[in-house]
Amino acid sequence: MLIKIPRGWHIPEREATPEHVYLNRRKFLAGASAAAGVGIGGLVFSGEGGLLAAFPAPKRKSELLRISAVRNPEYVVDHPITAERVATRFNNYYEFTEIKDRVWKLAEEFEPRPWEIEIKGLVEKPRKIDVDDLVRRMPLEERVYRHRCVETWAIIVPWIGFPMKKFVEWCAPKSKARYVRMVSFYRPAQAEGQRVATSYPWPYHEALTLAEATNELALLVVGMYGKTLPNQNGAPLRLHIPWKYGFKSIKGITRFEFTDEQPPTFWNATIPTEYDFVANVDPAKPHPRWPQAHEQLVGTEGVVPTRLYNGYEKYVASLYK
Ligand SMILES: Nc1nc2c(c(=O)[nH]1)N[C@H]1C(S)=C(S)[C@@H](COP(=O)(O)O)O[C@H]1N2
Ligand SMILES: [Mo]
Repeated sequence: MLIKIPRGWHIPEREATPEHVYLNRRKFLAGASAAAGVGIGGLVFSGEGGLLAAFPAPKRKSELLRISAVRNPEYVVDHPITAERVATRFNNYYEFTEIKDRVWKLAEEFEPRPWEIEIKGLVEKPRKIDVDDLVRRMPLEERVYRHRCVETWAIIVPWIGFPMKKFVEWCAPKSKARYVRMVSFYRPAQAEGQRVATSYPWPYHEALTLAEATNELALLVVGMYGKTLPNQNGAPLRLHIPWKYGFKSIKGITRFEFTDEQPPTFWNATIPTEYDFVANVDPAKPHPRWPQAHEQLVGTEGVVPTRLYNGYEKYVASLYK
């Protein structure tokens, strides 16, 4: 078996193993060395692997690089994965435009690197770190999650990222911290929506309780479909919170701030009668403009019933007792 030592946490296509690696749960939990040991030939790239080196610069701004990450078998979804073409061509990203099938085009010139992440507020040590330095410290894995937008469409995506719990531990919040606030970029020169839709409270901002952020499902995402995140899906770093409506899953994150009071959020600040802080998926609680009992699987004819907590009840119901 050929084991390659890559130079960054993601690697150029020509050096990558071609397929995702699938492991059973026991081998997954045993981690990277097990993956190498079972001879599947997958390259598992985690912060613990010690394979830290220079990040290979993409040739074009929007070039995507391959990432090999083992799929976590715990998270099984009962519908097929959405076509990559659909999930990357039908987007909500108001920084660029409100027209979903034009986001990818308008985001083409956006520059997701270099990119600094700031960590501030109630933490032992406020700091700034380059996004790729951060990713190299975190254990990457693939998780297939459902994504449910409050507009009643849904997609199923193989995300690649690291548990937000690991990130929060690394940030070392003080005991007073109760919430984590996240803020996106503000770059009107590169993002047309920020130039024309000036009534929104830019930059986009969201927040979670610390209990939510450290729930095992909360994922900070750096890739999808075996590659780095395309701009339109939130490069270089986004959140994915599968049991909440999609607007909680903030894209293009630049800052994490730990607070003791509940932070304001972008959609709640914009239309408070329609969007609340918690925003858990609930088929029994209609939105003023959209009944929530069903959802359309984008890219298919399928309309399926919506489930409480988007089907993730067993992981998160205890948070809301
Ligand atoms: N910064 C930012 N993050 C955002 C949004 C946005 O407009 N700006 N839209 C949200 C909404 S409403 C949804 S449904 C998802 C869409 O993610 P996707 O385009 O990758 O499917 O991103 C969320 N995160
Ligand atoms: Mo959404």
